[in-house]
Amino acid sequence: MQARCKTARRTHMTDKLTGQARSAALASLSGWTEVPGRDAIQKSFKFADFNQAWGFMTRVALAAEKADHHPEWSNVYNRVEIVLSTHDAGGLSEKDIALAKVIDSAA
Ligand code: H2B
Repeated sequence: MQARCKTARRTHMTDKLTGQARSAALASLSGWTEVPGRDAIQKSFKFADFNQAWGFMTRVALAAEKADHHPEWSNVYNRVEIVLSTHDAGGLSEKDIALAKVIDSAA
């Protein structure tokens, strides 16, 4: 159970994004699309070879551990498919937006 803020307007990084905040957050990303049927975003990455893909995954894994926020992902050779959602919130939160930006800068 998440502690409630005393100030109503204040939001937590792990609060589920809704309404205008959600639209603005999604608009700040490029190449990430909403996953049909669930409150999550996805992006596919393609690299020159497996070595490049694995290097990218290593950079993302270290950043994800540091942030304690982790991607759902799969890798086939030079491709990495990533889905982001906040399991504790049951949907998209600021943590996913922040991780998406870190992922883009690691690609
Ligand atoms: N990653 C994601 N994507 N969503 C979460 O809710 C989440 C996480 N929760 N990583 C974290 C870990 C939580 O389970 C730990 C205990 O902080």
